[in-house]
Amino acid sequence: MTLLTRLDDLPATVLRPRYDRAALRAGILHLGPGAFLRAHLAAYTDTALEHGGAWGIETAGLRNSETADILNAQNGLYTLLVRDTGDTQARVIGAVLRGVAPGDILLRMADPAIRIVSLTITEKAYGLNAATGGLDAAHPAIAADLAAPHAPQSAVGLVSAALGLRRAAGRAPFTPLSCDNLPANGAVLRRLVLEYTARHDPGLAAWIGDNVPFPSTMVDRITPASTDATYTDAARLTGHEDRAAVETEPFTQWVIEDRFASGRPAWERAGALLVADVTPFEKMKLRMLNGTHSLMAWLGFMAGHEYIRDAIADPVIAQAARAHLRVAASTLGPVPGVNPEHYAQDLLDRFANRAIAHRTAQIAMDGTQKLPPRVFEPATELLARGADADSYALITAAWMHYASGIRARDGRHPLQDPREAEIRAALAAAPPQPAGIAAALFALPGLFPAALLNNEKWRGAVTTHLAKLMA
Ligand code: CS2
Repeated sequence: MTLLTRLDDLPATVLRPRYDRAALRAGILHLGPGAFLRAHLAAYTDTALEHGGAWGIETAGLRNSETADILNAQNGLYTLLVRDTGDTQARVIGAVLRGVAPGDILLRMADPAIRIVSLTITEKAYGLNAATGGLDAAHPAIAADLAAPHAPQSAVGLVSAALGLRRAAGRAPFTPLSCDNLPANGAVLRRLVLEYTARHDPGLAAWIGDNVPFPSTMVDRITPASTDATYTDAARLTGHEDRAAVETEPFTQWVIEDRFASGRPAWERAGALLVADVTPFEKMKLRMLNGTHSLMAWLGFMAGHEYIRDAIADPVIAQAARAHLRVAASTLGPVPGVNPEHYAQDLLDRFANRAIAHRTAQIAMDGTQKLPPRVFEPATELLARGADADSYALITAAWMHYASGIRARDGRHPLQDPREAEIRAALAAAPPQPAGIAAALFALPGLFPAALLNNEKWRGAVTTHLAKLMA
């Protein structure tokens, strides 16, 4: 079977670009070429291109050129499988032009042809100190870049240095566009870039502050990591081997603040919502979708459910998920055009999609990064107004149960977290009972906000839930 490299020999059933790919020019440099880029931003751009424009995407991983190499071997083409119960639609996406090696990223970002630098690098790659909301100068990649700002390797360091090159050459800036699951992701990225830059080049920091917009975005599409089934189905449907194939659900949503320095694709033609303020949408998605996802992932993983679709079929977990959606909704103000009950029902249907094999282990990882926006912020708000935050105590206990599973499984529990070593050390030194485990994890520096740590009743509720889960 030949590799997918061209569009003219695909079966008629496969959707494909309805524009002239040869006319595309690089306009977007995307950092983080994971499944999410391929299922979301590139798919929106592909549809927008049907309505005009020449916005091609170049993409690079920060640490290696694995995906870039695969995309280059396929001429940038890959298959997006949209799976619904009983049906899989294959679509070949044409908006990605090429992959870029890590060593070439800075040069490409300095090129004035690049007008948007978008990011899906995951929460942990930002160098965000959750306790202060500012830069974590001790984050390994940030610390390395602060010591050598002209050879940056972190996203924040690259954005700063590339904007510096644009400024020095008298060029217009690009628009950095964060698409990660952080509340106010654009504002967060802006603060990190400004704080990072001010440490070694205050003049550049001031210029960035005055000239570079950092729109926030809310992105949503459930996209599991590709598996052998993804590659096999892509090959069966397209007739070609495709090592960049990804699979996703039918639902897709993108809400973007419409502030761009040098233009953007007509993403609204592809269904994106361009708004002045993305905050209410982001909060809703992070607290309702992602918060409930985390709950189901930690409870489900420990109950032996491999996929979210199995976790939600477990009556105990389904009941907890439904209850949590109600509590999460109660922390939100009005969201323009959205009925929270319908939104919650749609989420339950999406979680239950039998065609989507989304591993609980995938969502369970990086808990220390996901807890603050999904759990701690809304819990703090509820407690501040005297409301019940027990559902958040349950999620926290579920994470603790998952994190402490390393004891039960002889060190082989696949805890994946940037603070994994610290967590293991804290747990190794703690008594193995629920109260000891909870105390050790509550004491992780800077993780829990003071408002939760000082609330004896809420802490007690976490320990009680943990004891039940461990029983
Ligand atoms: C998930 C998200 O892995 C996770 O933490 O909650 O990746 C989720 O699938 C997406 O945000 C859906 O848009």
